[in-house]
Amino acid sequence: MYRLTCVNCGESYRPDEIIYTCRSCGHLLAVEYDLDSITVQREVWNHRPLSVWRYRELLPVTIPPVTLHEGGTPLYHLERIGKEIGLPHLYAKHEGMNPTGSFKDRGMTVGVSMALQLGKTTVACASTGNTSASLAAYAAKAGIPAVVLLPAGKVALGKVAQALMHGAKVISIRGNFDRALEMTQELCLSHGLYLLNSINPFRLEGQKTIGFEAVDQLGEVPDRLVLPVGNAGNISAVHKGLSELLALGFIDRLPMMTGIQAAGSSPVVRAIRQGLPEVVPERSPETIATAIRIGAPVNAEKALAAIRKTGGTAEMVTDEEILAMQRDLARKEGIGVEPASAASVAGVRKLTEAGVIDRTERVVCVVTGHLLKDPETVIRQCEAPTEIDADLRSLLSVLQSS
Ligand code: AN7
Repeated sequence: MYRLTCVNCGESYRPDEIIYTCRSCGHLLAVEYDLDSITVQREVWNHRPLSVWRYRELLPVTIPPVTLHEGGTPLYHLERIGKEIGLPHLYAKHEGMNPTGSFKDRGMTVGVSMALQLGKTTVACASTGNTSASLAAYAAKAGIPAVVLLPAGKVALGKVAQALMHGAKVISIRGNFDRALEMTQELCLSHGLYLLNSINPFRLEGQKTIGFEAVDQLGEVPDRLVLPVGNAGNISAVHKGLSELLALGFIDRLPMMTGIQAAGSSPVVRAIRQGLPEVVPERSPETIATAIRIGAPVNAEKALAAIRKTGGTAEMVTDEEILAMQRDLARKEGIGVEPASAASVAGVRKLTEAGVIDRTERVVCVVTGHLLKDPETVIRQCEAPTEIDADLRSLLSVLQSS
């Protein structure tokens, strides 16, 4: 049992209303469960496979879900990087191991299921890439059409490839992500498509399960959860979910929610540093981590509250720091992630060096997308393969010379 509640004024709406923002004040809506009616025991969850649907009592879907087996992603102990940074309890939850290679699949299994539950027949989103790849795949699984709007020339190759191959109608606009999102919202409101960006409260319900899994895998609540921040939906979702577990008495405290942005695209970090009540949008965000090249994060209000309430923080990292950590994760830990994902661990390094993160903390970084999402940025950082004649002498001679 749940309803939709405005995060600002508390106005509530029926769960079957197609509505994305509050009619009274225009702020975002969140799914609010009647927690007294939720009687599931943690034991029951623990006996189910680790996945988004382990936690179905805290999800809004009542029909058989549209699923590609999302969630259940590995939690790795970053032994080498942790040692270098001086953080013995540093972990990475590798969301790149989801069906389409990013955490967005957790949101889309719930979001596309809700589209069907609500009787919608076409879905749409704006995207810096991963959302479009995921929506395209889940729409394909559901057997309904998807429309995706991308900022032209600013989406990593693998993501465009996925959106196209899964059969979405892919449209590149000559503008940035923030403009694409405005246009998609207008399109959905005027033409009845179902909007699956992170202003959709149901999609975020799926994403909150990252936090549930992290707690279950670690066997305790981490001291700190660190996420890369773009539209700020994911950090808000994880905080909301863990707050529900706290209210249910399943956990006894919340982790310090910590958001990392790219230096060229950091409105949330600036709002936290300056103590602002809301973010000041950036008109021309820029970063090599195109996934988080977002200047006007729509979920910022919730993210600022999550960070402040839990005693967390926000930090920015340069493109160089992001790429250096992408290489470290790949070479020292065997973990392949895209640049935006490396931002979380790069931020932890910076915050630990600055003394903000205590060395005894248990820190879980969410690494959000797979290395293969953005092969071009990878290739540009690496030396080309050595090409030789097809004989053993040539092979031995290059091996000896290196
Ligand atoms: C790899 O796909 O916004 O702060 O349109 O792809 O919840 O926005 C992607 C975001 C982090 C930021 N890491 O999450 C999109 C999109 C990766 C991402 C984020 C994104 P939010």
